[in-house]
Amino acid sequence: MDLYIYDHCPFCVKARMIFGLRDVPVTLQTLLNDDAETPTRLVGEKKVPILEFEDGHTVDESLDIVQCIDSEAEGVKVLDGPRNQEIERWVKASGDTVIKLFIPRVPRAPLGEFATPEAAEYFTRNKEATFGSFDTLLAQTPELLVDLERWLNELDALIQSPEAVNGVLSMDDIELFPVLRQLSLVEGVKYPKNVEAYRQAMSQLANVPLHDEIAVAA
Ligand SMILES: N[C@@H](CCC(=O)N[C@@H](CS)C(=O)NCC(=O)O)C(=O)O
Repeated sequence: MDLYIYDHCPFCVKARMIFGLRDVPVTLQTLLNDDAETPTRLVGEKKVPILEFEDGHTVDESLDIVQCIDSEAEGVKVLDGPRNQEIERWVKASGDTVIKLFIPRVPRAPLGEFATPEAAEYFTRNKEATFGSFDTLLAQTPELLVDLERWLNELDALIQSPEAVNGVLSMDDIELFPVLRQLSLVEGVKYPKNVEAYRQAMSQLANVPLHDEIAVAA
């Protein structure tokens, strides 16, 4: 099976996680950010993640990929645990701060989808049209980091175990870890104890490395 991704993409992280959590082998194919031809050939439009089975059959929504692998892999579902509405609320409410810190740093990171200058320029052009100037966002870093500290302290109190946010693996882990992985691209974030233990443990369990080592400064 091949999973087509961009390394920075949080939806792709959701899809990647289930392969790690279930120990199902998959080959990651990182597309260039300006490669429209490959995804369009596979699913008729430019989007990732896309899962391609050996027989050419494809699944192209992150949560459909998660459900598909969690149901088809041997043994009981790993994501059957109860959900906590507070996690969903936290993910939504912190989203504005997270995206403003994350998005301007993405094309500055040495990620596979930006292996050519054209691919990085494509991303910047597209996303600045939605989020505004990356330089302006980067200049807001000090205030955004203050907001983020408040969000992370709130999250710290919600984490029940490093191996599963609610104590048992659930869809909340699929929603939460990608946010923390986005933040790992931001230099200078200070993680409270439970959040730090969780993001390290989940990175190992899900086999999705964090970006701490390539974190981008303002
Ligand atoms: N609902 C989709 C959303 C996927 C999505 O928005 N992917 C982004 C990448 S993060 C994408 O492919 N955008 C089109 C583009 O980059 O041109 C899912 O959950 O899989």
